Amino acid sequence: MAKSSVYSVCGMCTVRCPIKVQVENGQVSFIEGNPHVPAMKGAVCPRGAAGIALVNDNERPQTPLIREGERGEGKWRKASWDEAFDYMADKLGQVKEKYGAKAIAFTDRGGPFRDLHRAFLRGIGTPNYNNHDSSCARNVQHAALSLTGMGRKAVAYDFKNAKHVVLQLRNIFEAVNVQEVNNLMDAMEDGCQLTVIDIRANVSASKANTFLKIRPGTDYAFNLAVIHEILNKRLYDQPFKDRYIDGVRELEQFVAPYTPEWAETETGISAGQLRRFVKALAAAAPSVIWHPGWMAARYTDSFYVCRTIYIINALMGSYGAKGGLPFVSKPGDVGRAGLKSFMDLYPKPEEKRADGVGWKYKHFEEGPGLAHLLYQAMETDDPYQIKAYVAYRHDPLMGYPEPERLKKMWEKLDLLVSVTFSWSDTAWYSDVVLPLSTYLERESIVATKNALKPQFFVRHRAVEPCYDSKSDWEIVSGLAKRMGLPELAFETREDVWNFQLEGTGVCIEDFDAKGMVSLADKPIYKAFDSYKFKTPSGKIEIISKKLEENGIASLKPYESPKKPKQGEFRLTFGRCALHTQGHTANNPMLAEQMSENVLWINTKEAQKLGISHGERVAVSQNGYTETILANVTDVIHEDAVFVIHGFGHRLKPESRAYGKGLADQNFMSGGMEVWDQAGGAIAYQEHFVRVSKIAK
Ligand SMILES: Nc1nc2c(c(=O)[nH]1)N[C@H]1C(S)=C(S)[C@@H](COP(=O)(O)OP(=O)(O)OC[C@H]3O[C@@H](n4cnc5c(=O)[nH]c(N)nc54)[C@H](O)[C@@H]3O)O[C@H]1N2
Ligand SMILES: Nc1nc2c(c(=O)[nH]1)N[C@H]1C(S)=C(S)[C@@H](COP(=O)(O)OP(=O)(O)OC[C@H]3O[C@@H](n4cnc5c(=O)[nH]c(N)nc54)[C@H](O)[C@@H]3O)O[C@H]1N2
Ligand code: SF4
Ligand SMILES: [Mo]
Repeated sequence: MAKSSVYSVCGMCTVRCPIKVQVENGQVSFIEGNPHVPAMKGAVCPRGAAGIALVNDNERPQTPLIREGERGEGKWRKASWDEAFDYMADKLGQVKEKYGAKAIAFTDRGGPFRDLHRAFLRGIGTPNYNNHDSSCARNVQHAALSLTGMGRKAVAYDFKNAKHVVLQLRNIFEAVNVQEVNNLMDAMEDGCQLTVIDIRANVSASKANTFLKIRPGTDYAFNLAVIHEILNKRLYDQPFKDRYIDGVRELEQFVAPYTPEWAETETGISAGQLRRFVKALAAAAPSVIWHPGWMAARYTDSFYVCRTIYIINALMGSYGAKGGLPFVSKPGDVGRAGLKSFMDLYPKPEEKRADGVGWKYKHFEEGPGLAHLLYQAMETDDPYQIKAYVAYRHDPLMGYPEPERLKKMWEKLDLLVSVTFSWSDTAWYSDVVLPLSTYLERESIVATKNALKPQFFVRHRAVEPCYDSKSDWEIVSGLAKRMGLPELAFETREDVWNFQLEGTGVCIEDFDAKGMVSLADKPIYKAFDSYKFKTPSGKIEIISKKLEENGIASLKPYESPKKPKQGEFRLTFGRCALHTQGHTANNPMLAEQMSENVLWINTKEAQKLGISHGERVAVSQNGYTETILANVTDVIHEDAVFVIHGFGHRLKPESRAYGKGLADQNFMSGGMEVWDQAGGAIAYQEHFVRVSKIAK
């Protein structure tokens, strides 16, 4: 038997763990964590292991497809790649000629492998690149920028050396990042404390020293009271505060009314518990990580939750500290040349963006923009018409609220394309589907990881594609060739990699031994005196000029969230260890382990409604209903019901996921317009549902 192994990068979720793939006779036989990365401990998570089942899954698009019937009808014509590329290039060319390049929009799900397709967009001349982040971490990013002038990834989470970790809106043991989980477990064995603040006892809570059950949507109240207590008792890191934080006096005045006793009435967490928690936190400082959140697109004030978290980290002196939030290094910081960029081949398009970011909304970062505002522009033609849209590794019909509304927003498009490895609601609704090879069958461009120990890494192809699918670079090259961009039309993967590696002192073969190339010998912790925040003052700025100039308060007075009406519940959601977003529900291995989601509902509330554990119940909103099994439990707050996101698929080709579970995005009526004006993200949890027994 022919056996080999390949170092690659997992593609089952955004984390992109380094992996080693065993191949026997041209088939993937085993996937493990890359042994050269100690924190992987040789393991992957259950989803990482289930990647094997993707490759031969015949319930995914197997050739390029061009729509024959109406959008969403599911009538397709199989096409060759040449035909699909010609068709697309032709349509894009027509749109460009008639409406200008800006009428072409493109969204993806972010990540490190974007340089090539973003260059393609620049090459054709459109400013309308967006990623999915307004449905995910935009509030976190904007909170970080507003305080430090640096993005959320400018610091690392040094779990391994932490002494107290706080997870608020962050469920690390289920919304997994393998290295973070392993590092946190090691730290906990060495005595690190874990506090979980959540609306329900999740798996992280079950491992925590302290679990604080909070009323949904009141996290900002809790955090303001924590700041009050820190300042009142002078529990902050004095040298750090004096040297690096600007605006503490304003902060002190602002939080004066927000006492722990006041917060208790909002959050349900007693003033005594809050005080004990703050005392423990300060005792562990500066080796403290209060995680700023990840899927923090939840409420209209989530930006301020993230912002107060960063402020608390600063008061604890955890910025830059070992066991806290040390600053990452870029290649340049360690005296190395960065990768040569494809995007630098072209100037930045001068047109203003359709989503208004950068001109109408000046307090937001341009890069990924805000996709929900792009969709609004498609509907209103304001500031101009958008006529072609490519959803690239992105399923907005699953990931944004109210899919039927979103489809209406897309009505005027002349071309809707989906590039995807699996079926998705968006792919099914598209005019053209381009099948991307699964991550085990494709290679990526080289990427940079800014870290304590920065590195270059690459995804290697482990096996040849099972169906007629292609890698990202092959798709971009195929289109570039037809759209007058010969400099992006690469013939081989080596040509792509050699372009990027030019001048770095690294060559393609250097990735063979480990799948990555470290640019420093050991982790670098920057010295206290050498930090410089990227704000005008060089300090952390509590009062952000950029926010204030744009009519956004740096410190916003707290507003109490709505209480659900009798018989109604706030709809909340999150992740579990066995699935990723909407795209694993039909994975043969994962569907077998967990085929549907259940509705977490508080025992007392269920009793009032006469609902028992395991019973199928109706969930409804404005006359729309789906059904789901009830998980009756004491550990969820009585105001909320909770589901795992990503179920309730209704696509014919997905036999394993079809009709199983409930789709939370269908219960967010008006949700495309409900977003956090300060942080930019959709506020997904500002919606209520009615739960009832199903009439016999
Ligand atoms: N109602 C509700 N909405 C949500 C959420 C929620 O919990 N509830 N969660 C939000 C969050 S946190 C996010 S990140 C978004 C996610 O939503 P999206 O950004 O749309 O991401 P995915 O569903 O992970 O993947 C989208 C598509 O990309 C394709 N794909 C191709 N290659 C790859 C690859 O290498 N990796 C991955 N991951 N996908 C690939 C998959 O086939 C899939 O169909 O949804 C957000 N929307
Ligand atoms: N297994 C798995 N891992 C993943 C992913 C996946 O799909 N599956 N997706 C990846 C992606 S794209 C992302 S963005 C991250 C998301 O990572 P997280 O944001 O950590 O994950 P979630 O499960 O969405 O939400 C975390 C917790 O927020 C809680 N919560 C809900 N409402 C409130 C509230 O009002 N207050 C408080 N304090 N807590 C509340 C939920 O109960 C949940 O336990 O995970 C990443 N990792
Ligand atoms: S956390 Fe799991 S699914 Fe995500 S990249 Fe790592 S191994 Fe893959
Ligand atoms: Mo996300």
